Amino acid sequence: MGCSSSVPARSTGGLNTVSNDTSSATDSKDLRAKLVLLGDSGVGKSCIVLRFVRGQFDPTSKVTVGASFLSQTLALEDSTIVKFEIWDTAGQERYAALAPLYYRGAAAAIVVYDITSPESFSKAQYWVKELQKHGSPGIVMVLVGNKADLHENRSVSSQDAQEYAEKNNMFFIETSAKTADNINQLFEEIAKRLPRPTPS
Ligand SMILES: Nc1nc2c(ncn2[C@@H]2O[C@H](COP(=O)(O)OP(=O)(O)OP(=O)(O)O)[C@@H](O)[C@H]2O)c(=O)[nH]1
Ligand SMILES: [Mg+2]
Repeated sequence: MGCSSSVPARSTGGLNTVSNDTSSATDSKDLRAKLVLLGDSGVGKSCIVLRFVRGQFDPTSKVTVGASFLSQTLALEDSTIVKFEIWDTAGQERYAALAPLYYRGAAAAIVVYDITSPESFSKAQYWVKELQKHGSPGIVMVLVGNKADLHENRSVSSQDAQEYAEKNNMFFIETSAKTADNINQLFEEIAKRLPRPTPS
């Protein structure tokens, strides 16, 4: 189960819509951002990344081992180009001690739970606390309730999650990697919240 096995350990996004013109890479408006995904095993972290980077959903692949790296660029309406360097961590308990390697220095963190799993929501809260203690100061943190397509089996209310997010100064969004609902919006909202370099 999972989406990571179909993702090479290192790859760049296949869906980049921006040109490869190197002059744009040095544009002062362009940003590079290290992004980490954290959350319980099986909540859909790898599927969210695969949907964002490749536009695909794979219901049959394997759990992530260690972590996997992908990158993807996103062009914003104000013509800023953001290059996300994405670390998709393994949610299984045995890998928990590796997490600091991936969230250290991250500009943004996506903390994911599954809307059908209260245990995964508790685990998300654990990761939020961990990031508050040990993450970069000013890290952009987003709380994501994934598997929104399974709303008939919902057991974490949007309201509870929204309230928790507000208290912890996080942006909150519900997504479905399966249907692609809110996946691009998630990354756009992160991009908008990244600190911009001060104009010289
Ligand atoms: N219905 C539904 N299933 C999903 C969704 N996202 C992921 N899944 C399924 O949930 C399972 C786990 O997805 P993964 O993306 O591998 O989970 P993960 O968080 O990366 O798990 P670890 O790598 O072990 O940390 C897979 O069977 C997916 O097909 C979603 O939005 N909706
Ligand atoms: Mg995974």
